[in-house]
Amino acid sequence: MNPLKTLGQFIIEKQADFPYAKGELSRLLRDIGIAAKIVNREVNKAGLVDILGTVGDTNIFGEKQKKLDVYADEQFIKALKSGGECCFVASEEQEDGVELTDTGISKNAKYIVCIDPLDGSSNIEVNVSVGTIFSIYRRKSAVGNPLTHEDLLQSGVDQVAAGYVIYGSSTMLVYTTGKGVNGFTLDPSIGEFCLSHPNMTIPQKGLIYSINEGNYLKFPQGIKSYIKYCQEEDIQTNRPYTSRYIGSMVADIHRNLLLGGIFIYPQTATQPLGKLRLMYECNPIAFIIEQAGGKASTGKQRIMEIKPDDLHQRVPAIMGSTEMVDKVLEFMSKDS
Ligand code: P6P
Repeated sequence: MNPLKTLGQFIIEKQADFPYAKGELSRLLRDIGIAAKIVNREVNKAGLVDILGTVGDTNIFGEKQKKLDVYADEQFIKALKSGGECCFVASEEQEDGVELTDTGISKNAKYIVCIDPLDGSSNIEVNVSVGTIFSIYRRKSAVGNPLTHEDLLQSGVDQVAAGYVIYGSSTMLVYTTGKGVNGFTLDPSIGEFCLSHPNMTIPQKGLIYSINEGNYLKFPQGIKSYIKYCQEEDIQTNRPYTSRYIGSMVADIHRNLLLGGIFIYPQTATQPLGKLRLMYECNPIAFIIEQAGGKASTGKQRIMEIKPDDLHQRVPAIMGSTEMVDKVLEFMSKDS
């Protein structure tokens, strides 16, 4: 049994890994962990809220019930604001992002956080796992100067940290700072995330493919060919593979990270850039997957090498076990 190690202890221990080891990134990661615990508390009783009252009602404090993704967004922004290490938050819930440098404590903050506060939130009402996805960059311009496009639209390769929280049968926080991937499980009895999955790696090949096959007719031919490949009988390559897709990216990714597999949200005839967002869904997950030994591509290029031109831009995503991603790329180049 490993000795208990909390997220806070681990972050401090690994602080020497950070090129700017002054504790600022450590504090920022801890701020995210705190907000995750607050969101977890509300997500876990969401069903209860539905029984006791629906969104739009007022709670016992007379506060209006908020949609949980709005609530989650508010909690992460509040934690980042009070932590003082974040100068800008780009969020799925905020059209233009939130600049924090005008609040005293954050005026010298060096980090930018891109976040999907509650990804897959539509699954809450059917009690399917949902998640938070975050990506952290260091500002390029000097503190005290106005933030620039170069600060806010950095490629995924410039991430200093990234991770996700999965609010599932247990709540886990999984993150990387570029030195491997580590997973922490929330122990409600002590209210701490504890190291439960050190040095997470994704198997080079897996037997699970995750894609919304309802869109089959709208997929590019290469994706259609790959789906048929997954469904063929072939003992040597353990096919047919298993199809697993629950429509909550963090849950699908987490399962495939642990067991091996591939997650695909490609471009379609009606969504030419796919559905998933680059800055706060695909880049952070790509960082995790690559650090765990996997691969993350749009089908044409490495996701993390895309030069962003918009905070909310969408990109196609093919992410997971390296051999499976390579097989998709093979079909896509053959059928292009
Ligand atoms: P579809 C949730 O809305 C989400 O952003 C991801 O978490 C999930 O993987 C995807 O969309 C599901 O989309 O079109 O298959 O329902």
